[in-house]
Amino acid sequence: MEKDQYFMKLALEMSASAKGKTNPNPIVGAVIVKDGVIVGSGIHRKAGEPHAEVHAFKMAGSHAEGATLYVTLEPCSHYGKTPPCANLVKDSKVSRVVVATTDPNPEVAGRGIQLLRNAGIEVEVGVLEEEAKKLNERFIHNMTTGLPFVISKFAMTLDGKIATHNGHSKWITSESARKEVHQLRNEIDGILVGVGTVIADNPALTTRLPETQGKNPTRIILDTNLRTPIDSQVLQTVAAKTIIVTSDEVDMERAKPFEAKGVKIIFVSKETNGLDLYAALRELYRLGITDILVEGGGAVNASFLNAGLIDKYYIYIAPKVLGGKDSITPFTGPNPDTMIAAKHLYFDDFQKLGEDIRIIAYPKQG
Ligand code: AOF
Ligand code: ZN
Repeated sequence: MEKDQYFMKLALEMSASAKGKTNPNPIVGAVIVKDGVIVGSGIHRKAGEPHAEVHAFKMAGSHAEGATLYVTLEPCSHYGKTPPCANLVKDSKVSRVVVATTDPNPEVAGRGIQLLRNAGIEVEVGVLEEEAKKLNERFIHNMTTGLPFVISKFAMTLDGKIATHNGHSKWITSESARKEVHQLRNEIDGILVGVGTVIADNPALTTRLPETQGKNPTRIILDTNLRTPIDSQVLQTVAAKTIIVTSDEVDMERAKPFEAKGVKIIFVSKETNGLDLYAALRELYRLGITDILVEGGGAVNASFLNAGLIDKYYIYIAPKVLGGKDSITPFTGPNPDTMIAAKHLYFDDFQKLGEDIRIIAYPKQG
């Protein structure tokens, strides 16, 4: 029904305003409609706070009776930090519930819908499902894999270079693309770089937005031999937390000066091509990091690529040609022999950003 799509779209758009603010929870929007009029609306704003439906029903009051509830995610059926929404929906006396997509949380997973159907409420599932799943791609990935959602971000010249042979890279893209990166950092739990980047650039890896201070993601440094300089900016832990991932072959004693600065050290095993990234991600997720922006350099990017651990790409391309046989490319690592080794992606979106181009891509499945 066209009307269903219209109200679901509103609920989805409202929910999107909280992107990056609800982690580890999903973003959810709810709209209650009676006789074609919106009588209640709400979103989930922050983990621990009421769910979208709670706000919407509070607004609708007795108007909810006989109305239709549009909700972007199946109403929950479990006791988490808040009580089950499905009970609230049942008690509200709405006559119809339209759900965009089911909740992949194993604690819910269809039980919310079943509960409503058992109570005699008409439930329709799948309206604007694709859009809803995309908006909650991070949450769905977390629930289905137990890992953080990994976004690879890099800026390159038109000829695919991220730096000169000696690592100079300031700047590749223009102002607007660089600003957008701070917006991305503002929405994410973790930002990850290799120790090479820390040594070469001494970056702060904090969020700097023009109007607001923004949220600083946890800084994660991949550092196999624990070479991070003790006076580097990323070890100033007042503004943002820092985690160093190192090898379990490193002497624990060497971690002490870092821990004294408030840095958390994660030890994982060393494999032929570097640290065990899967183990690192599992531990980071356990520590509450639900998504990570991987900002390079080339070796770190290649390790994630070759481990099949990149879930999304943000690629910024500047209209510049750098040249140079030894200029650095976004993915270095071992040399493939044939094109068969290429990883296949698909372009989801491309957009002009100032003079640059931004491509959003995903790995092609299968
Ligand atoms: C909904 N509406 O607005 C949200 C839902 O710890 P809690 O109580 O906040 O529960 C979090 C879980 O509830 C989360 O993992 C997801 O399964 C669901 N989130 N469900 O019906 C909402 N935020
Ligand atoms: Zn709920």
